[in-house]
Amino acid sequence: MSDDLDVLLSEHRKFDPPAAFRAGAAIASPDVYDRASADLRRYWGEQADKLEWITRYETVLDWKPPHARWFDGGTLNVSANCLDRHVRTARRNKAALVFEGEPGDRRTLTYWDLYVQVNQFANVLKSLGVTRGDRVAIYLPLIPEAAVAMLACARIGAIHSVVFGGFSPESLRDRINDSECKVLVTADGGYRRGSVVPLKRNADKALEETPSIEHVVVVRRRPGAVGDEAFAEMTEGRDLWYHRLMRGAAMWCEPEAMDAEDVLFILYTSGTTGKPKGIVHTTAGYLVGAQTSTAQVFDLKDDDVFWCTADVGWVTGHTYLVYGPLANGATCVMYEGAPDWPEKDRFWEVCERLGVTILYTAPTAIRAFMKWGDHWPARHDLSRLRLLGSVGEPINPEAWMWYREHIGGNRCPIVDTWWQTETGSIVISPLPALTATKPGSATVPLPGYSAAILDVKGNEIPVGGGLLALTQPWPSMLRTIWGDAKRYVDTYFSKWPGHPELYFPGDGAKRDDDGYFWILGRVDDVLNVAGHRIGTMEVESALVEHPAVAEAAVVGKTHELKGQAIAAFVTLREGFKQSPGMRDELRDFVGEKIGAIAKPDDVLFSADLPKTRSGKIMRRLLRDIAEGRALGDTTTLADPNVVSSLKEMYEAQES
Ligand code: 7RM
Repeated sequence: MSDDLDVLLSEHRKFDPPAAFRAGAAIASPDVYDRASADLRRYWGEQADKLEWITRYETVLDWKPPHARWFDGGTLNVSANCLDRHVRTARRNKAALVFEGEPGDRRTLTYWDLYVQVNQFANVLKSLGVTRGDRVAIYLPLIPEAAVAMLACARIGAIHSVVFGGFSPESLRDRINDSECKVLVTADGGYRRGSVVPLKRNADKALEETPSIEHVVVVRRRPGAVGDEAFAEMTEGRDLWYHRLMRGAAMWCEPEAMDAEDVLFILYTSGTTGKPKGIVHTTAGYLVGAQTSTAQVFDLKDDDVFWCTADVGWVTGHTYLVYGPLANGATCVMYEGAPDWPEKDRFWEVCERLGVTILYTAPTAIRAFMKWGDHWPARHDLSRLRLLGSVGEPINPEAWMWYREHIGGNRCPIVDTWWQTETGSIVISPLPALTATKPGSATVPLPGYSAAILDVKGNEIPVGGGLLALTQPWPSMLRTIWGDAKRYVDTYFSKWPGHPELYFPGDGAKRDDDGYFWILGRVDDVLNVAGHRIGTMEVESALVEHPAVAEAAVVGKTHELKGQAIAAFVTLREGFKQSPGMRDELRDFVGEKIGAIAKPDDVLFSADLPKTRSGKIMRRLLRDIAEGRALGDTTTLADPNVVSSLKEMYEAQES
């Protein structure tokens, strides 16, 4: 972490918000920060008043650390806030989703179209026996039906659990079982780099061991496909085609009046153990966070075309592709596929053709664009863009500068937005018309949020590096971990004993003289690979499930494009031989167990792993090896020779 600190401390560039941008911005006066901090409850109450309530709330916040209840006494419906209130106005015919499939198929859904489909699918779910509080798993490509399914759940008060389409059958199975989903919504396939991701076939594997699932709804995604059976074998009585169900579905479904604190969705995310955590978000607070932050950070105007490139399988897709923009009545672009398909200018071609005004993407993508070359964006007219966003991991200053120049034409402000699955919406970010930006810094907490850098004892570090803490509750904070209330307290509110009000996000950060925050990355055993959180323990437990593996240790190493890559150190069982074939087999095995994003880049076989005398694997030393650094303190090792020979082997393998 100290290397990162040095680099960041030497970053002194600063960019004022462009004058042209400031005129007409949603938030143009810094008073909002003071107003919010002067009276947090009043501020969040004002934001909540911008929602459509069925019954207005009675209390803004009930905070018994570490448990918060927001907007108690209120009832509302999220889908009515995202759709019904717009179809009553001139927005009725406005584009809500502009969809582009990877093969080039296109569909525009107006607010009215989306409203009708959500109503219909809500009725379909009801007809399948789904009622308020039931869980519905969604395992779809990035297509409009994903948003339809999410909003339909919200309409009837069912809880959705979206599982990223890149996850393996086993990951899907575990997530379905953890929250006992009743229905699964999937598709016969999705497109990625020209090939079909066989979602239904994966789902069928998962469904061998998911006793709670009663029905599977299958979206027919593959345009022009004959013989759907190749990708989707339908099990009679259980599996039903989406398009057939929709044909018979009534077009009005009364939105359920949900309590403010009713669960809206569960989204699984990696932690420091092998078992992903089902992060629980509730209705009103989440929507207040999503609606407010989308309006403020992206300065949304009625004529904007907003493109958040994230998949709905991640929280960014939930909050900034579905709930935040739709609550604000915005037009969103949804693109199914890869940025380099069929060519490396797909994003820029889409931006130009659709007239995208706001682009929100991840540093890993920006670094790939840099590598592919400036000529790809240069071929396109990107002059409609007025604002750029970044999310998912720390953005290195070079990538930030490249984004600003080659995509933003040195004209667009960049909002580097720090937040997490757990925070539900953006926490630390510039406001584009107000905040001077510095390449690599997420700047300061938004109005209504407060953060600090603390040392391990809980002392504040006004300037310098330490642990990031959020010091006040916020509406879209997670409420618990599904089925594991204790883990909620242990993971997030136990870092500083005696301070159950302090939230620990697991990130290290630094604060500069201007009070700006510079996020350095995770301090726990969680990796960030291409903006996706993966627990080292998850990968380790997958590896040791392989019959050839006796022991495995997984660490992150710096990667030019992905931010971090995974390096695995593996001890084989007696009778198994190391070989390039074994290496590939283990990589594929992890891919099957978790998903392709978790495949280790490096696998090093070793008869021993560096351990302390008490038998703990010293990952710190493995990280030194993977990074090619000098070894740190080795004095607590049981056998210091193990690590030096490992280092030699690793270097020999690299060359
Ligand atoms: C939105 C999302 C959360 C983790 C978080 C950080 C890292 C996210 C930034 C960032 C530096 C950023 N949710 N992270 N955004 N680090 N600057 N702007 O990514 O739950 O999947 O990951 O991602 O480590 O704790 S997430």
